[in-house]
Amino acid sequence: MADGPRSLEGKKYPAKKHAQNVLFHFDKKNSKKAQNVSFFISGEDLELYKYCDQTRPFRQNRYFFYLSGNNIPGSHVLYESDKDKLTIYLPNVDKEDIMWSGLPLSREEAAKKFDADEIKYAADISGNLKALKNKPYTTDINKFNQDFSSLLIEKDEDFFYALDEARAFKDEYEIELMRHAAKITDNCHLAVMSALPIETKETHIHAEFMYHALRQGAKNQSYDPICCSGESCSTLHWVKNDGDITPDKRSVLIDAGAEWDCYASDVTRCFPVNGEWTKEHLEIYNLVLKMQEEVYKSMKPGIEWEDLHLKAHRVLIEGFKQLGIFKEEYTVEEIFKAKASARFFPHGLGHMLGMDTHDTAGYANYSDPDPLLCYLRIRRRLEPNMVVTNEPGCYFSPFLLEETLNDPSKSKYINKEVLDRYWYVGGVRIEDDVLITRDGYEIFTKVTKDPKEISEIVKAAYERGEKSYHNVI
Ligand SMILES: [Mn+2]
Repeated sequence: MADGPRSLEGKKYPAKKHAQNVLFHFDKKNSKKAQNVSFFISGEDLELYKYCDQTRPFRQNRYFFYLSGNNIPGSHVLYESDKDKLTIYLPNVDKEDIMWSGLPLSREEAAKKFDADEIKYAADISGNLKALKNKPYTTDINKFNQDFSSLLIEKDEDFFYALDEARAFKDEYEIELMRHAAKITDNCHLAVMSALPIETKETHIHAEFMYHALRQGAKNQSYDPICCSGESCSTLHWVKNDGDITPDKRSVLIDAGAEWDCYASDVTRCFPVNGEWTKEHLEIYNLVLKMQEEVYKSMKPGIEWEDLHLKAHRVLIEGFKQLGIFKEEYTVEEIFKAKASARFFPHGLGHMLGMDTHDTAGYANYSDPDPLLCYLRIRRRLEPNMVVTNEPGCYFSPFLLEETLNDPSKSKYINKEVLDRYWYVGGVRIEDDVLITRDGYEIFTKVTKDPKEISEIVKAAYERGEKSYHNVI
């Protein structure tokens, strides 16, 4: 891990502790209190595109990685609780493949690298599984473990619950990986903000972000970068990234995060195209910033995520009243109860973050009839060592707001003439990655969100000029 965090040098990804964590949650849930429980998971393997000898991009199975810290395609892991023993199985050595791909990691090297009691080869799996007292649990039977399908128990609800709960609480090693991913992402966002002279298309923003992530050793993105400008900022997951960034569009929104060793970061920043905020863009930006700040004031263990989300809605309503978008004669509570803000801030305040961008154990309820809560990806209390995103937003999407504007029980709160001045802003979202600590929180992502500083960064780039960049076309 040459480019990795210094603090992890000489340390191993704590796979064994992770297996024990899973066992702890499994025992808690499993009323049968099964004895001699074992877990077996197969990692992903390289696969070819159809009718082609090129491999598909490799993305390790997250449950497998959690129990092994192993990113080698074609590996497997077994944890036997009675012996508290973790075994990693490497793929069988294929002499043909060495010519093309070089020597694989040896058992000795693997023993030094991974937190396992024993390193074996895949050829040993069948015999080992047959010798167990009980069949091990696995997530599902798939093409990577089908050879052992008769020896495994798949799709056990308690096993999934245990894996998901264990992953929700990050240990110091995982936290360091996430801090590192966040640091890389900070640098990328700053680079994007500093390169407007060569970013005349959304694709250029996408390219700039990925270029700087790759240069820092992050070969994968946590998700497809969302790069938009003007009205496309109102599309929450805009990934076409193919629009022009012309001065008349005024606003840019980029939601992107680099991945480090299978751990994600997820950050959104907004800025004005030419460095000058327009009145309306800045008003909405400051309002979203206030929503985020007010949430931080209550962010600590024990608080219901739902309460934080609803607090952000109240801040939005208050702000809209001040701007005149909501009519002043109504109280915040009246507008809140009518759910008139739902389509201006249609997504949830944030989500669990870990190996997956929308990580495990948030327990969303997408069929909740309440429009303020149905897209909320966390429906539980915060606890120490969870990592979440704090990402309020405010959008002016003609598509989303059509229903609100046509429903008199909601539209009566809205000053249509005032609202009409804001459509061009598209949307604003501000997103950071946050660790819940014992008495509060720690924000991993540090790239500036101060509107004055952002404006200065963008303007300084124009002063340096297009020629100070090495773009070739
Ligand atoms: Mn997010």
